[in-house]
Amino acid sequence: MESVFFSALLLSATLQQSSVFVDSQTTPNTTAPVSTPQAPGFVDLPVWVEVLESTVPRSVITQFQIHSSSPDPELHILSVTPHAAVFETPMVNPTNVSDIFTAQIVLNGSVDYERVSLYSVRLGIVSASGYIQQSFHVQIIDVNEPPECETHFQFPGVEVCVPEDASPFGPLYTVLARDQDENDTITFEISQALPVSTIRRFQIDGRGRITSNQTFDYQNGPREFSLSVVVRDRQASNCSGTVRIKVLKVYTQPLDFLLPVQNVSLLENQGAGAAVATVRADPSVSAVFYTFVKLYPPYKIGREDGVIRTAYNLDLEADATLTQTVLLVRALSVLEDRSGTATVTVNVLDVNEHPPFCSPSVIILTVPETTEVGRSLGSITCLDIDVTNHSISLTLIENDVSRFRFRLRDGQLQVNSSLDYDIEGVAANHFQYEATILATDSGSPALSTEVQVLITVTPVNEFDPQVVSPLVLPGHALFSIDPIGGQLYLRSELDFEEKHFHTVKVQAVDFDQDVDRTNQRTSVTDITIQVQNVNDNAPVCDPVSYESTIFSTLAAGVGIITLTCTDADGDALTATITNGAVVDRFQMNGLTLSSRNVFSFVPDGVYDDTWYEVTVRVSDGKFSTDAVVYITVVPWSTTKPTTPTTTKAPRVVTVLRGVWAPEPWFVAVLTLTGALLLLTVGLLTWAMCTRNSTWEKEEQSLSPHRDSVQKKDGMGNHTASDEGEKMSLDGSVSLSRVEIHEDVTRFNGKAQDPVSGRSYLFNSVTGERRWLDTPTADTHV
Ligand SMILES: *[C@@H]1O[C@H](CO)[C@@H](O)[C@H](O)[C@H]1NC(C)=O
Ligand SMILES: *[C@@H]1O[C@H](CO)[C@@H](O)[C@H](O)[C@H]1NC(C)=O
Ligand SMILES: *[C@@H]1O[C@H](CO)[C@@H](O)[C@H](O)[C@H]1NC(C)=O
Ligand SMILES: *[C@@H]1O[C@H](CO)[C@@H](O)[C@H](O)[C@H]1NC(C)=O
Ligand SMILES: *[C@@H]1O[C@H](CO)[C@@H](O)[C@H](O)[C@H]1NC(C)=O
Ligand SMILES: *[C@@H]1O[C@H](CO)[C@@H](O)[C@H](O)[C@H]1NC(C)=O
Ligand SMILES: *[C@@H]1O[C@H](CO)[C@@H](O)[C@H](O)[C@H]1NC(C)=O
Ligand SMILES: *[C@@H]1O[C@H](CO)[C@@H](O)[C@H](O)[C@H]1NC(C)=O
Ligand SMILES: CC(=O)N[C@H]1CO[C@H](CO)[C@@H](O)[C@@H]1O
Repeated sequence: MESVFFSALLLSATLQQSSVFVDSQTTPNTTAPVSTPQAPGFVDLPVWVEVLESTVPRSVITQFQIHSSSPDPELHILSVTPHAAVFETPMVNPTNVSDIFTAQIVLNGSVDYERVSLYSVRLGIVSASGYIQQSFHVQIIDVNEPPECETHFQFPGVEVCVPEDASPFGPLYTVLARDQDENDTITFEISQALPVSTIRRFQIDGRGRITSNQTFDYQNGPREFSLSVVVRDRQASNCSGTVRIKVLKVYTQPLDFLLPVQNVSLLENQGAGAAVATVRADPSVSAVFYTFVKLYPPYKIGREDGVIRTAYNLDLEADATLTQTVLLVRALSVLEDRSGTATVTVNVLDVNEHPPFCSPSVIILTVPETTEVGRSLGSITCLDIDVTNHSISLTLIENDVSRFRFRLRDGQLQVNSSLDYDIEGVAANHFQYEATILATDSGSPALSTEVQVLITVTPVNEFDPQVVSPLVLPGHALFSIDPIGGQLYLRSELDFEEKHFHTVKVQAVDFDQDVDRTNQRTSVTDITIQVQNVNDNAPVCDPVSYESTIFSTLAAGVGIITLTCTDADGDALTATITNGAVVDRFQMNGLTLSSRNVFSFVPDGVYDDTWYEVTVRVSDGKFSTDAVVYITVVPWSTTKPTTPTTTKAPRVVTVLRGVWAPEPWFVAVLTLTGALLLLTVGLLTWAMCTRNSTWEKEEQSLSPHRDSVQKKDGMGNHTASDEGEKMSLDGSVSLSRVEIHEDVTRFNGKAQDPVSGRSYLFNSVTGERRWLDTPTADTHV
């Protein structure tokens, strides 16, 4: 009902579509074709075509006329719904009426009501004068199909063997048949039997099972029956076949076996032809042969010797049903008409041939070093395809580096202790922990499979950097640091006197310690720089000039004045009198100036100066400074003390230079040179005296003084000796010489002021001096 209703709906829908389509076209009047040139048209295309399901291929299902004013119209199948190639390309043939053509729709294959019961076909006519389309419908009419029987049963027929002692009503054979039609049923009937008289003893039920309500008798009854079986559906369509029943003789006299029941075992995979067991009938019975009661494909039996062998290689992994087979062996003696059956149970034993198969076969992972303990790194599943002994044990084998790092829990590889990255052994192995999981089966001998575990750890920045490669916090005035190497540099000079300690904050930032490069850690540390004291400051005397008035009665060695000098570096200070004139008169004891001897103011005898200028050089060993002391001596006999001479503001010369410390060999050479020079001068003088006696006395008195000057001044004041040499060499007389002569009793040396460059005479005892180039001035500098 439903399908019919559906078809009707479909039909009305199609008709509607068709009529709309026709209206919209200037279709010709189908009932009265006219000769005026018009668009082509369908003349009598039926809307509905019924086709039997049984229609054979290449049958014409409908024929109709089309109208076309042009001579060669083409008819096309535009579409078939549902889509199927069920129709051939339509053929169009002209008729004896002009402009009228016949067209045929031909079935290309067969149709099947059970699959598709309705087709909708859209046709189109294409001709020179126009184009038109129209639909029609093909309704498939259901046709009953005959039942289908088993082909072998149909021809040539099946043959069954029945032992004569088969019990009645036992199934002899089951006829297999079916009917394609929906809801159809089939019936079975034994239509004929041979011998004809036996037809009543056989029955067939509704499921095709053939039974016999009588026993067979090999000796007396028929030994073979032939039954014709017809299978019909409800429409009486039929298929038929034959069943031949052969009755087998059953030997009634038993035949004994030496071993009627055997239980044997053999290992699998022994190859084809491996001996399994041997059955032996009673040896007193002659002409015995052995057969299997049933067919046992894996085994065969020697017909004469009763040796059971494998028919092919028995592999339990390929066929687990081979594990145990019960073989029924029949021994027959035709001569003695005896038979017997023995039972051989064959157990095929498994051989442990296959090592376990593990998945995954290798565990390769990359995990961060911070992967926590207990974290699973994957599960290992192992199978053993051997039929028995396939229980598998997993063992973890570690190496020195991976020892205790992993553990196995329920087939899971877990982290047992932290997977450090910063370990030498791991680094040497490309940061990879290696272990092996050994999967061992329970067979004997046991077979095992190795699962390699390769866990690469990636670094995670866990620790703050040690200040190893630090960056200094920027902007420090005194220090800078190499951001990579970490060397600390001075930016400007340190001054111990200013600051003894400097504290520098150093910040270390690590890098490349983590897969995540931005994960950097920082630490800050203080570095204290202790500034070592170095003698880099000249001593300072404050004041630089001193004045003191003493009485001539002051005892020698009593301190006249003490210089107040300090050294910023804290070095010990030494003081020396540097102006030679007063060196013999005064002495320094530390920084205290004292007189060497008592002053003498004998009016007609020794009359010392009453005023002295003493230049004192204060040295810290490396640098020195000069201080000046002015001393006025008041003779004790004098009623009133001389007023001190007004002095100019002293000039302080601070010499910032290193002390020249000649090496011993140099002093020796210099002394030798000086001695030679003096000898030469002496010889020259002597030579000149012999020539000119006028200067003799003068030269003799001058020479010893000059010697003493040279000895005192050392190498510093060589100008005096130069002058002396020049004077002696040229022998000429100048004004200054005359003056020298005059003052010879007062001055015993000549020197040049290193500052002004002016030459002067001096008395080495009193310190008095006189400028040579301004004879009138008695200026003290
Ligand atoms: C077809 O012709 C008949 C008779 O000549 C007429 O009655 C009818 O209306 C025509 N139909 C069309 C569609 O022209
Ligand atoms: C007819 O059927 C055959 C086989 O099913 C197919 O190959 C062929 O294309 C069909 N012809 C048409 C015209 O559909
Ligand atoms: C056309 O042919 C058919 C038979 O083939 C015949 O019966 C019919 O009379 C013919 N018509 C004409 C007009 O000749
Ligand atoms: C077959 O039987 C079912 C229910 O018994 C029914 O719904 C269906 O329509 C039947 N089909 C035919 C083709 O009769
Ligand atoms: C077997 O069945 C047939 C018919 O059903 C009957 O005539 C015959 O007696 C039966 N034979 C026996 C031994 O029951
Ligand atoms: C089987 O059907 C065929 C027709 O298909 C018929 O000729 C024949 O007689 C039928 N056979 C039987 C036994 O009904
Ligand atoms: C047969 O042998 C197998 C092993 O050889 C043994 O497991 C089995 O129990 C035996 N069966 C009998 C019935 O003895
Ligand atoms: C796991 O680590 C513990 C110590 O933390 C150790 O005693 C144990 O042996 C380790 N297990 C394995 C399987 O290495
Ligand atoms: C084939 C094989 O190795 N079989 C052994 C299986 O395991 C049992 C004990 O569990 C052994 O007795 C079998 O020999």
